Amino acid sequence: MKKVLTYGTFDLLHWGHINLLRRARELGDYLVVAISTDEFNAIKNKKAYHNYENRKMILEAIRYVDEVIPENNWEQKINDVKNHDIDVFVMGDDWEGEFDFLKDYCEVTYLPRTVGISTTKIKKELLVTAK
Ligand code: C2G
Repeated sequence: MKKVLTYGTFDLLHWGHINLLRRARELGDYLVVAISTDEFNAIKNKKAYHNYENRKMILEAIRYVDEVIPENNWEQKINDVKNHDIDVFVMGDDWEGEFDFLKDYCEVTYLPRTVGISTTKIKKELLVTAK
């Protein structure tokens, strides 16, 4: 079984996230998603609208996702790859090159981001229309 791993906050889930998760799942047979905890989001200077438990529940409902684990820090990726017997690590290409150190442990693939949608864009546009 070819296992794939990806990381993210996945707040205000949108079609760019789904495109990423679908393509990641298509690279293997089993997709593990490490979702940023609220505490780690604070380290990433991200404030998610949905809290960790609800973002986790939403991700677990997606057909492409087989398992959801917490992302607590920047340092856990090598252990995650080892502990979950990961074959392929995947991220959107806004992270191109950032995780190449994982090539010693698994394949590393950066997939093109979906243009035209982001959680930030959703928040900004809702703010404007709300006025
Ligand atoms: N993504 C995408 N297209 C978009 C928006 C997001 O392909 N229009 C991808 C991102 O490249 C990322 C994933 O969806 O691979 C999740 O995006 P975020 O929730 O914004 O994740 P991020 O905050 O970048 O966290 O340790 C890694 C970090 O936790 C990544």
